[in-house]
Amino acid sequence: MGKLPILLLSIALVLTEAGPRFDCYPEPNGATQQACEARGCVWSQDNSGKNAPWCYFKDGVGYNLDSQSGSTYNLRKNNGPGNPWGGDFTEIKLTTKTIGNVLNVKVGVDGRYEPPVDFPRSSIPSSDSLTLETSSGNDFFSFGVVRQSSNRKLFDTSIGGLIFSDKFIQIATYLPSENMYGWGENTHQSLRHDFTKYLTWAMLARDQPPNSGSLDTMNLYGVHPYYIVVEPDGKAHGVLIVNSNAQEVTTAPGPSLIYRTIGGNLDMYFFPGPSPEEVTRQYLAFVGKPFLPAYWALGYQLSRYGYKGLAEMKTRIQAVRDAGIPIDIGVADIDYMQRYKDFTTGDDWSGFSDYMKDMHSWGMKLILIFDPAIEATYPSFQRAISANAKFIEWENKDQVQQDIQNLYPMAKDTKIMLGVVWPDNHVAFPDFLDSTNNTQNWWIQEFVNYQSQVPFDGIWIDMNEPSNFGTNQNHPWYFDSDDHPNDAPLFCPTNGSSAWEMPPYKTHAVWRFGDASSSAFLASNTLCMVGLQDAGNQRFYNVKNIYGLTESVHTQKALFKSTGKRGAVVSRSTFPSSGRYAGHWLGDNTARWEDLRTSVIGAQEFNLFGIPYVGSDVCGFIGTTNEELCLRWQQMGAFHSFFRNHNTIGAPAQDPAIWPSVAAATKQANLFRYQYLPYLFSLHFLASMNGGTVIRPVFFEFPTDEETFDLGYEFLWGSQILVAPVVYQGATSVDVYLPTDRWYSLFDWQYGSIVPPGYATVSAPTTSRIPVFVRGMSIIPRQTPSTTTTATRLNPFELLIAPCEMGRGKGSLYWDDGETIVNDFDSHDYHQFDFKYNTTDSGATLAITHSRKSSKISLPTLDIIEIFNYPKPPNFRSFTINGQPVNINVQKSTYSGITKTLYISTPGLIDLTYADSIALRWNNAGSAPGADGAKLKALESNRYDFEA
Ligand code: MIG
Repeated sequence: MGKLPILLLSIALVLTEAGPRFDCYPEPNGATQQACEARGCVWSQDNSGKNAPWCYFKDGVGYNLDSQSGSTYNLRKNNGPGNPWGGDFTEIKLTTKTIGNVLNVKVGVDGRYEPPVDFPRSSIPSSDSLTLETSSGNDFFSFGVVRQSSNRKLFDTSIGGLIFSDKFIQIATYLPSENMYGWGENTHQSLRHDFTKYLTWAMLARDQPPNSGSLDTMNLYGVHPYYIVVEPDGKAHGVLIVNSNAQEVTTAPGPSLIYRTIGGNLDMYFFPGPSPEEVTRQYLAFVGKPFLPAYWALGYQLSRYGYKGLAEMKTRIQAVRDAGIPIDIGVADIDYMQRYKDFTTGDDWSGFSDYMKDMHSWGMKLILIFDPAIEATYPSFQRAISANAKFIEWENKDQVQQDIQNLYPMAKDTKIMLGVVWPDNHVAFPDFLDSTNNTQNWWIQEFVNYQSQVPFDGIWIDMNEPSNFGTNQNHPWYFDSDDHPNDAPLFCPTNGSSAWEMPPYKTHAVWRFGDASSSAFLASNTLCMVGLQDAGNQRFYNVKNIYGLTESVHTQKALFKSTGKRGAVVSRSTFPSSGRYAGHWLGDNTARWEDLRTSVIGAQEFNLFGIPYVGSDVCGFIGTTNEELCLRWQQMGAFHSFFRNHNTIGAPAQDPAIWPSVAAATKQANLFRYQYLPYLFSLHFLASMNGGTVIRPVFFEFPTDEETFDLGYEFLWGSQILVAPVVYQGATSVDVYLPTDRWYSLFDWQYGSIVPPGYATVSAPTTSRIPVFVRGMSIIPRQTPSTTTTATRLNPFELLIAPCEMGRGKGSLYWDDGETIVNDFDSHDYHQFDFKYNTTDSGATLAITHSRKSSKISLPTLDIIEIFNYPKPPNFRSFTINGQPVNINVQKSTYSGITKTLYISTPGLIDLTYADSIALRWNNAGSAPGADGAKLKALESNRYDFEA
């Protein structure tokens, strides 16, 4: 009897609970009712399966409006609960402004840390705009961001929970829908976030391999405080929080969102879209558009960690070439260095530069790895010291671990914070925030020097979270490694008094790995938070997350200076704007099907983040791969911009030449890729020039089609090609979803035929191309493929025309020399062609406009035009170019009345420089083939030559 009122009361509580529970005891150990209540918080167990915190803040947390002047709102801490992680600021400010149609709302305190990042902060027009609404209800001030066209609230802090203390800041909002994408870098098993339960995603750059085997919210290599939401009417907006401290985000039922950070301000930018692609363009106008990779960088790459020497690298590359597999790039990991020191070449790698000459003569390129940390013993370090280059430092001399420092004469009297990475001796971490530029100039010069020894073409930067081995560990892993001396590890001052190492709120980035009192710290796997950069102006605690970004900025300069070409840089650690300087690979995945699947999602996410030159370690890095997995991964990876087979040390070789089946599938997939590279390159060109994605989630193009909202395993190339890879073991078919539109098969199953929209199970044996579809209304530029991009670029162009139901198509080709550095697109030397196609009952026209011309860049001729759903047989004798008759090679040109594919092939058909406007016209044959049985049979037997 006594239990009933309690039961009723708790039901009532559940029913009346408006917002989410703001976690008041996130630390992994010690949450009890007593400890919770000692913090002034509410203890209430929750067994609803929603993973709600049991200890949460009382209602009414927040600030009141004190005064307003113009766009500044002065806020004062209200009478509601305070926070247990430090005194709340009594006064904070909310300021707002617009940059074009981008709305900025900044909550904070003047003079606090702001990330020293160089964003262009530009805007591009939008058809929609956002306004700020504020309300000062009884308990606390709140604001909303409202979309003008729909009056919908996109952000709404009336949920409460605003907290602002020195090292604990929280803001929460209701969301207009559960269709949220982004935040990173984390491994997401689904493209769309999950709001059915509380999930807290950690963000702090960490040398941390992804775990795709189970739901895991831990932080990986980069930090992206950025998301996109698709609203119920299909409009989309984006939100960026410019904050580089250790942080986290909780997605919670409601749907609602709780963001926490332990430094800086809440500097929020709202991008109105209203389409997802427009959101991305607006975001990239603000943070910076992606670099354009060299054309060759879209070629296939073979890499591995653990080559025994140059001979083994040569053997594996040769095996791939011998198998006829298109390949452009050899990649050397740290094995090539002498004892893992940057800018040195190991003894087993003599002849490297001669081999580079060979590779270059085959039209191939080389990408080399470089780690940021520099051993404190050798000429590169010596030159740095002489050049007055800077390294991350201790704050004062007392903190220096003298037993380590004294081992290195060049570091002895410095405050350089020495750590341990791959080299045999302690290492120092270049300070890429050095405002004297001595560090950057020295770094660049090291690349210039090394380039003259080993002529690399691209740069791979690893370990730049930055990663440091064994921080705060008495017995780090490397003590047990044959390949690593027992260098004394770095110890950070972690006694409770250290404000930087042991802030009151350590974030899930720490707690996910244990309790800070035992083994997990902000400094785990990295340097001490107390460290300083830029002559003491920057605290590592604040700027750690931009280490990889700042290294990327200067490494791109180093690449340009040392090679004189644009090449490509790929970086493990990234932050908003990294895409301007570098691409990214998704890190040390495991050779498992789960990892293949999360890679498909990860590449889409990094396109949202503005880093379209992205891909995964194909076939899997950690662990031993297998034939089927490797085959499927090769097939999928052939559709990622950064396409590299990479393997860990000690694992058996997994290049595609190892298994005949994988070799055959890779050859087939790569030939397709190389054939379609002009399209993929044009997408990169556009993304780089205008902002935008290359690989695009399907919902980007179909934002009102709910079926696309969580379609993580399918993706688009631009707007025109849809890829549905095989991602399950044993599968020989794929369940695809094609949104309402016209689609044609571009793979072996019913090649060239119309595939009706909706769900379908399509055939995908290992011997076939994976399911690929082209969307109606497209003209896709292609090129007859060869085994390198260098050779392919000399082959004739082709066009694939996939008409819409009205018999029309359009498309573009962007073409430059593939390697000149792009300073700005206005002065960049390139060709642009725009294509338009139209067919009527009596014939067809392909119009080519040479919209942008280069005098220097030569162009192959356009020899092949393939047209799907061509209604009736053409008259091959009727072709004209700008009114002049042209001979079509009727031996090579065909029309099939069954598949309705018209294939026009004639050597030198169109010289693309012939005129600014070129019109290719033709008529159809007088009569279409009737239901004549014999003729039908002939049609069925093959493509039909109508010349007869
Ligand atoms: O501590 O350079 O993510 O791709 O092969 C491992 C060796 C260091 C980590 C990179 C991986 C690379 C490996 N590196």
